[in-house]
Amino acid sequence: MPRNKKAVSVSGKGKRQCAARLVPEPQQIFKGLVFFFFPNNTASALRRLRIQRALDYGASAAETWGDHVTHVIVDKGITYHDVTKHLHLETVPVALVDESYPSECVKFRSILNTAQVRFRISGTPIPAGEKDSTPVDEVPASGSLPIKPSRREQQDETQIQLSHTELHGRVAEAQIAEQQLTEQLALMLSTEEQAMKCSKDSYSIVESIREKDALDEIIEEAKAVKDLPLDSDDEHHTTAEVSDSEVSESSESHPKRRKMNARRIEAQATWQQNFVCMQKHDSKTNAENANTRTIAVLQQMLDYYDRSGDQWRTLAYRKAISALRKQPKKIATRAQALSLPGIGTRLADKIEEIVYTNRLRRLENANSTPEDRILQTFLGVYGAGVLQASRWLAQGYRSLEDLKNKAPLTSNQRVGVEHYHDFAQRIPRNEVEVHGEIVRAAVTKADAELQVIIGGSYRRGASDSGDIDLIITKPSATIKQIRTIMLETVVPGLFQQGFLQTSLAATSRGDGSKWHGASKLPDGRLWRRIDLLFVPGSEIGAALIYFTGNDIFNRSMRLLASKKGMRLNQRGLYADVLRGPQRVKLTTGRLVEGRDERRIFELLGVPWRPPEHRIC
Ligand code: TTP
Ligand code: MG
Repeated sequence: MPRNKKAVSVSGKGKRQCAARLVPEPQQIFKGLVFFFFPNNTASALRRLRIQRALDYGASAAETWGDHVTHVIVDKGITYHDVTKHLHLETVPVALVDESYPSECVKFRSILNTAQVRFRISGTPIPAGEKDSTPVDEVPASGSLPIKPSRREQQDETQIQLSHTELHGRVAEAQIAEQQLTEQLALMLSTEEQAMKCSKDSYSIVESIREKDALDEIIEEAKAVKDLPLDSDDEHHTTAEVSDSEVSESSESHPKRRKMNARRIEAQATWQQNFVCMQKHDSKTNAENANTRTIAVLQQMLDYYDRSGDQWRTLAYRKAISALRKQPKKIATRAQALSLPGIGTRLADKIEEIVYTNRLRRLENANSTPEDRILQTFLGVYGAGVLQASRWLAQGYRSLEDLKNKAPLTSNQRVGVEHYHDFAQRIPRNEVEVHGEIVRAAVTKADAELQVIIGGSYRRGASDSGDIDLIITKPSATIKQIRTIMLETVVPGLFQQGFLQTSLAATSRGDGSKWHGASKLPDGRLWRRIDLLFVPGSEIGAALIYFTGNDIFNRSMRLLASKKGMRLNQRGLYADVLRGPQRVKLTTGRLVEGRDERRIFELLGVPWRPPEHRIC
């Protein structure tokens, strides 16, 4: 008889009762695929759920075995031998995967490679030369479609009736286990009948399981940042420009959050080993890292959360990136990711998703709705935080043009909108240098002892920067003297010569002083964000640490100081700091070092780390 002409029909006690409730077409990842579930019936509520789900995502479920089948989806406990035996095949000529396959595809919104070890069922012949532990690396979704072999094994196509009693003993065992699961499911639903009546409810179960995941995410992300308590000494954000109540609403300044952080500090007995920057890494090691692609995608996600003002997730992602950077080998699976410190289940899932699908679904979703895209645009306006951006959105503004023409804007916001595209562009390193040189010339002309140091990402060796951070200092001067000369002489002079374009914020808090604005090269077109930071000589060491960053490095240094009974801020390192319960600072302590950057490292008991190794 010609092979495969006739299908093998499968009977069982359950009749197929699933009808597809198709998800929107673009999400129908299984469209065109024909799944043969094994056992091929819906007697089990769990299997019914799986079949239902597959149908909803566009699959057809074959009632009989035949040529049209593209995938055999096998329940737990069933072996390759069971399948071949009961289908009367020598080998299974199509993709054969375990029951987790469809849900994993749905999870990743892609057709995953069926050859992955994790989907393999027991007894499946392993292709020669295959290294079991090596996952299929970065296979694009389109490249991993299971292709039905053009040539099939010869086989008898006698119509075979399978029944449960005919199944191998292991199948029976599997069904007992499944029955137990079904009972649990029935318990959840009160009766199985209810589940049948409303398959939507079945989805609610799946969704409620996901909700747990979301809770897990919060727990895991909390763990991920456990050794990075946020620091109340950080004054960087307390500038006049961030005035639309962003500061007071930021999660960072929330008293409860601080309390939690303090508890975390207590729990970190071996914290110093976990010090994020104990391991050296810079942009070079990053580029060579086996996890570069994963890091790049996670970085985009981090940027998204950063733009959204979600400091909690931002830190969690930074932690994950930092952990990945330290790995000499590629981290491909969830299990591998979970074994890294600071990576919880949700982030581990994301890492696996990136590796297997070469993309992160969440990233696409993050920018998917028109509102979200508008919000992202508005968040890019200089000085606009999440509150302001959301407010504009709620007020009906939909574009930068809308803001420019219709919204009442502060003068800073107007600059931010009008120079949106300028400020969004990275500044090449050599251009940062030229801006620095122009300021240096003006500064030294005003006072030969004044010095200009380019800080921020430039000092860390970045090839381009988001802004220009210039530290203005003088060994013997007080902050007041520096501020006076800068604000009364240098800044007006730089405006006059056409270099400075606008002043955005001149802030002063305590002794700290800074001037924020925009500058432009004489032959340039773009306005660049420039920060002038006034630092007295007695504080330059601490200021260099602070204004070199990055922020995670700064937080780590501060936490390290705190663990040693000291306090570090942008002005200096202080000893004998009295702290009350939950490490709340009671006294400011005694200044032990402010001038010498290296000495601060020494006093903290950590080896000197050049700026380019402070990329955490
Ligand atoms: P930024 O100029 O904001 O950052 P950057 O120079 O590192 O990066 P970019 O290329 O995007 O400009 O701030 C300068 C330094 O100030 C930063 O490296 C570390 C410190 N800082 C903090 O410690 N915490 C903060 O929240 C911010 C914004 C900065
Ligand atoms: Mg900068």
